[in-house]
Amino acid sequence: MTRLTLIVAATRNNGIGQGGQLPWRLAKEMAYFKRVTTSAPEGSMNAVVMGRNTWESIPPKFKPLNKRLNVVISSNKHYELLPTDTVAPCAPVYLHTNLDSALQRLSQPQFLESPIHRSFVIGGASLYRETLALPPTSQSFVDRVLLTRIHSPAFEDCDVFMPDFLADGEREGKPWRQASHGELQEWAGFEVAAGTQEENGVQYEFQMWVR
Ligand code: FOL
Repeated sequence: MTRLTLIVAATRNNGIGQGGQLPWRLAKEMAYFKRVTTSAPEGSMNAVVMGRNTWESIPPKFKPLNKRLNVVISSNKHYELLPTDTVAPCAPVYLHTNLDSALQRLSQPQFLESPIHRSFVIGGASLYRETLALPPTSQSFVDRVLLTRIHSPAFEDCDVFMPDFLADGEREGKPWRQASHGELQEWAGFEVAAGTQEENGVQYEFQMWVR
């Protein structure tokens, strides 16, 4: 059983992207993403699982995401992950043609360079949708969402949206519970800023939801 944590920054109406990029530039929010997805005990590593569009949205100088096992899903098995002149990527990166095979790989430590501590689903919309729909009985299940809720502005020009997981959970009789800020910090393993944050005129809040 692989437990998955979904990590996302989303507006009140679940906007997550615009024109193939994040709709905002929030340095401290990005630092939180980096720290929480990287933090792992000595000798182990976290995995970040993403769709091809999300991979392409990451600036080349940050690819593959440092100190994390990068797993990219594309239905094109010949997809060129990195320019052919890349000397040696400084973090492992695997290509899988579907979610099932990616998740199987993560559950087989003998095929990994180091033990996996936590696995994060980092987007985008279609991978969020597909992973949130995995039933609790399946080999993998999303039991935690690290949601950075963007309170304002509304970012009305968003053109990519994540599913309304809170409404879907209610409707399906498997409601999500918001963990306390203390629980979030304990799980993250470091101090996380509490309450409404402000950066570049954008107001947001770090939240954790569990089921
Ligand atoms: N979750 C949260 N909370 N915030 C996000 O911005 C976010 N973004 C994605 C998925 N979940 C998220 C997907 N998009 C990078 C760029 C885009 C991206 C994810 C990561 C990236 O370049 N990260 C670098 C740090 C970059 C920097 O310091 O500016 C990394 O090492 O993580």
